[in-house]
Order: sequence, then C-alpha cells, then structure tokens
Amino acid sequence: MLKPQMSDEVATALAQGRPVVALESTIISHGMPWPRNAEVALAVEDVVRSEGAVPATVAVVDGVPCAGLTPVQVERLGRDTNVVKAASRDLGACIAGGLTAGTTVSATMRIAALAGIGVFATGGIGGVHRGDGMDVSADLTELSVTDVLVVCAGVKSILDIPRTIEMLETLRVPVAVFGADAFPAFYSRDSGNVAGERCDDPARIAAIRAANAAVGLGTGMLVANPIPEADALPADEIGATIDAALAEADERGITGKEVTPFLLGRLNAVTEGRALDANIALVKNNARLAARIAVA
Ligand code: PSU
Ligand code: MN
Repeated sequence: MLKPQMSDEVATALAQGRPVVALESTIISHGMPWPRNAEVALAVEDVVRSEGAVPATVAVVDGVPCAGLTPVQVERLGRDTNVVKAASRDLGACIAGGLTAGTTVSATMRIAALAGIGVFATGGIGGVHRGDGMDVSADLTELSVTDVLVVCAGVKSILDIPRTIEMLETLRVPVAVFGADAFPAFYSRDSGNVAGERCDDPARIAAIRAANAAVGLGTGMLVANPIPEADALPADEIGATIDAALAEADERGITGKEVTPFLLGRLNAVTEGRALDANIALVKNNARLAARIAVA
C-alpha cells in the first residue's frame, strides 16, 4: 500500500518508535478563516511538541498524501481557495487528479494508518446530522474500520448527538470520556448524554486501546475531551445560534460536504469570533491530551 510522504521529523520519530500525533487539515482549509487557521495549525503542532511528541499534520498536496507539512504547505492549505475537502472516499480522486485537499477526520485516519501513526487529535468529529438521519459523516464509518485513536471535544450540536452516540455503539467503536462522566458537546462540557468509559488518566486510555487491539476489535477508538471550563460557551446561547444556522442552510439548499463548513462559518461569524476562540482552545486541549496518550 501507498506510503504517505513524511516530513523528516515524522519519519525519524516513527523509525525510532517515538510518539507521533496526527492532526487533520479540513479544520485549516474549511473550518477556520485565514489567517488564523494557519497560525492555529502551527501553534497546535507546538503544543504536541511541548508534550514530547511529534506532530504530523495530514493533507493531500498536489496529489501526494502527506504526514507532516512544512509551514509553507500549511499556509497554502489555509489560504488557497482551490483546496478541496477530502473524506476517505475522495482520496483516490485527489491523488489521481493531482489535487490539494484538506483531509477530514476520515481521510486523516486513513493516511495516518498508512503512515503507521496511531493517535490523532482534532476539534470535533462529524456524525449523524439532525433531521431525517440520512446525512451521516464518513468519520463514523472510518472509525469502525481503521485502528487510529481520535481525540475530539465531542460532537457539536449542529449534529444529532444522541444518534451519533448510538451509531458509534452500532459500529462497535469504543468511546472514552476524559475526566468527566457526560459526553461533551464541543463548545460546552456536557451534552446531557452519557457514553463510554470515564478515564482520568491518559495511561488508562492507552491501556484500553492496547486491550482493544488484543481482542482483535479492529476499529478505531474515540476519546472525548471536554473543553476547559474557562473556554466553554453557554449551551443555551450557542444552541440558539446553531438553530438559526441550520435553518439558513436549509433555506439556501446547502447539501453534502458543504453543510459542515457552512455551519462552522456561520457560527464563527454570528458569535463575532467567540465560537472561533472556543474552537481554538479546545483543539489545543485535544492536541495536549493526544500527545500524552501517545507518550503513554
Ligand atoms: N466538526 C467541527 N469542525 C470541523 C469539522 C467537523 O467541529 O472542522 C470537519 C472535520 O474535518 C470533520 C468534517 O471530519 O468536518 C466532517 O465533515 P462531514 O460532516 O461533511 O462529514
Ligand atoms: Mn455529510
């Protein structure tokens, strides 16, 4: 199978068996506005390094799947409006067409697995969208078949959180919640739903992951890490904003892979950057935990 192109830092760390954390890039190309997207991507890499692990930001650059980008490549992903959004199923077309793509959680897991990277930090995963339930992110299907541990801040309530949790169970994806009993809701710490094992120690998460492998589960694993209290947004306020953004997407007939970027953009605009600030804080928090799990 294809070996992704790796930065020297990533290739050396993997060869020496040192901890590596994959980072996604749809958050750069389609999740946050320029220029903060690129600044944040580089700052998140430094969070991983400060915890003693090596960051591997994943993307497709001119048709080449990469694990570990240069700052110039990060800037291009953040700035160039020709960059596409690639889920797992889009990787083949991106490679064959020589395209440059920000990789979603599903595509990042795929490339991380090819590179031999087992731990990955993101902001939020995709899931079951609200409404008729037919829009379900390929992030969930990839989690069911690819052995990469994904650290996220839960699921944003642009999605149907209870149905997403049910789908993870159906797909037999283990879930751990770090330092809390309730499954988090991205901008806020408590979605009102319970899912998975509470873990208060990164080493426990690493032990569960090793045991999953020992029983031949073959899936990924989801670690939900609640946003720090100081960075959280009030659930009722952000809830109303999300309802308005969903109605607007519906009115404008936005469908398919455009839905999530549209909703994220509206939330950032309507909250005058408060949603963006919270998003940045939780991504750094997730990168820190992922690095600790990788080290453990
Ligand atoms: N949720 C967020 N921020 C994001 C995404 C999801 O809070 O940036 C991105 C991730 O890359 C995720 C993708 O994998 O959106 C899911 O897209 P879709 O809903 O089209 O499957
Ligand atoms: Mn979708």
